[in-house]
Amino acid sequence: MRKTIPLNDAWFFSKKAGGEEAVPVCLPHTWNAVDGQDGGNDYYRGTGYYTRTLSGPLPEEGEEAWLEFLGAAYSCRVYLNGKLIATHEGGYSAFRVRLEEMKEINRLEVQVDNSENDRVYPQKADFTFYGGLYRGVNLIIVPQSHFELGYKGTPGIKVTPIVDPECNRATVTVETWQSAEWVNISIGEQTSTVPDINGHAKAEFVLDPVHLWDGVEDPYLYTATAKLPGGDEISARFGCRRFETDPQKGFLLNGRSYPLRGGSRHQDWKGPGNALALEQHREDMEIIREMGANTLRLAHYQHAQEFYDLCDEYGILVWAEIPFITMFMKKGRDNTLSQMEELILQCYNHPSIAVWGLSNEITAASAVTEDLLENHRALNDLCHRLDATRPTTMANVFMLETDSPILEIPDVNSYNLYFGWYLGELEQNDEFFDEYHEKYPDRCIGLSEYGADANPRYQSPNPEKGDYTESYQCLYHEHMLRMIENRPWLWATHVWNIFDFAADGRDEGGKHGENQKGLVTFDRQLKKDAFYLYKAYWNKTQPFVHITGGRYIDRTEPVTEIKVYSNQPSVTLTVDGKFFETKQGHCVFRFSLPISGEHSVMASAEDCRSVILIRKVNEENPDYRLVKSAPVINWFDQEEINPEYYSVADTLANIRQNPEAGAVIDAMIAQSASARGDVADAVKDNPALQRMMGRMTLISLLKQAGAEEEAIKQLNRILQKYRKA
Ligand code: ADA
Repeated sequence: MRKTIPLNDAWFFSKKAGGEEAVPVCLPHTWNAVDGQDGGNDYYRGTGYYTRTLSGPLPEEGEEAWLEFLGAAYSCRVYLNGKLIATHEGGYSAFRVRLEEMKEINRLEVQVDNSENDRVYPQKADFTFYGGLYRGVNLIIVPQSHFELGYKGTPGIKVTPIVDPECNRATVTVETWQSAEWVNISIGEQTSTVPDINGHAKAEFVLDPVHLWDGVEDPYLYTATAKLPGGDEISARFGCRRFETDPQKGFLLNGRSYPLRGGSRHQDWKGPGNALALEQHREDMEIIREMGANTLRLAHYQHAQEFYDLCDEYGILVWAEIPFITMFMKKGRDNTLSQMEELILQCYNHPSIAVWGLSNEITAASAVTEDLLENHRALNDLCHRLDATRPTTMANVFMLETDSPILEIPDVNSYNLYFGWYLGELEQNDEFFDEYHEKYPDRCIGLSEYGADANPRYQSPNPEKGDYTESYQCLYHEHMLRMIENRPWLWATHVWNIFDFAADGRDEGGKHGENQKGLVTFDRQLKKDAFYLYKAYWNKTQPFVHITGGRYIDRTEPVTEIKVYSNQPSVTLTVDGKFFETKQGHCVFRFSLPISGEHSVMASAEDCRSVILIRKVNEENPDYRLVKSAPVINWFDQEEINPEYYSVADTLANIRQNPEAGAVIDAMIAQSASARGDVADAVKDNPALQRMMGRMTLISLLKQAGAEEEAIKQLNRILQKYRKA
């Protein structure tokens, strides 16, 4: 009989070799829980030494012992009694090693390393690379004749269900790897005993009628079980479903239109970092279900098996990917292939996984070279070789030209767009997709990332791009949801991000070390207003109303906007206990409310209620605005701008129509970009980006770049010398 014993207690950890300054720890454990979340980009990246005594249970006669590492970030060396027995590169997938030459009392030492190098991905990305044994370790005792344990962390069993589109049945092929004479394989009542041929066995079953795995509505799971004569037994859950992607129809599940609408998840939490308990995975899933998402992009790496299991159970379709991200490393090719092989072999049976992601924004800091293309082709071929049932995709950075040859490699395309946040205007998202869809009617296109940072402390009656207010995040997502709703051919859309996450290199928006594009805070304690907008659009089962601006209490405007998100068709507003107004609508309900003094405002729809308290004040509450950020600059509205001459209020393209005024701007851009050579090069060599920037006003570009008010005024004075034609 197979025994799996968690080996998570009684470890010692040190950042020094030789056991110096070792402290007792339990797994899961990361050494960057504090310094990886506090900003400054100065967290410890080096080697961590984990040691432990292993004195039992020991394998008996006819048995073997294996160690299973569920996540060791990022490179790992395993020693048993001083002898190196395994190495592994890649921090997010599992691996196993056999423990031979065991004694009564054994010493385990595991060296884990998250230091910089030029071969193991990720090396450059917008998240913290927590080091450690952060997913736990198991000791597995098995009979000598057992299912495969050593190869790439595979479960030893592979289940391929193929649903017949014409009739209600599925053919299920179950394969196993082992050394035995025969294997007994069963699904429910059906059983088949098949021979082991060169370590491989295969049985076929027909499920007629088949109970489909049908997304969030009915994620039905079957179980396949395999047994060996010597007693080893494994099982795998699986689901029978059919995916299709179509350039015009978008995503189809089991033959019907099923646009994938959801968000991305980074695994880490404030406090524990990436060292999570099952409860925390469950809590994330509850939040995702409340939001009403039917898909997740599990970014930017392999997530815990427990989490893919939850996706299987709740019918959430998954984009699964490896951390091939931001920057192409010539020496990293093998690592991308081995990480992808591990991802697919370890996750193949999960019915929730719909697509394999090859890379993310890989051209952000690298040119599209032949090497880069070749690496992607090799990855794409590998995916198809290991899995004939799922398509591939990749998340491209907005500035990648749409005619780049790299877009021809994966089966379906996706772009990360941040128009309306980092740059550009919200409408450019719509334009981008409409142009793409028209130009490439034969390609499937999706939106793999979009989002805006929000610190829920910050509130504004006049939200602006870049102000980090909860209010702007709402406006941003209101636009994006309308854009998405009107384009069902987008095969998948994923909000960046459902949860705030650690990016130790960030220091902005009133927080250190966090990317705040989440709809939910890093500690999962607070759902930002925009979360409820998604719930209004997507959650069809739980009626609710939510008044936004519950944290925007002190208001200076005499008539304030009360905005309600609800999945109900009509919402009634009651102010200080008196009926105010009822409105019909679709998800977003706006009321204009005159205020004086303090008011209790209640929104209701059927039995649902939401109440906030607001107060008319004379002075703006300074806590609502990001300190240090440049005040919202609207000075040029008032300042004398002679419209017959150029000004910062003109678009870049307009200003460039005058060669002299254009030269002033180009010199300024060249000067400011010299500090960021990569960005300057990307802009210079990229006509798409040039065109896009051309459509932006100079003032919006300057504000985004954080230019000082005085510098902007000075530039404006210069431009006002050039008369428009
Ligand atoms: C990129 C990247 C993400 C994310 C995002 C952001 O698009 O793919 O990892 O961090 O930027 O928030 O800027």
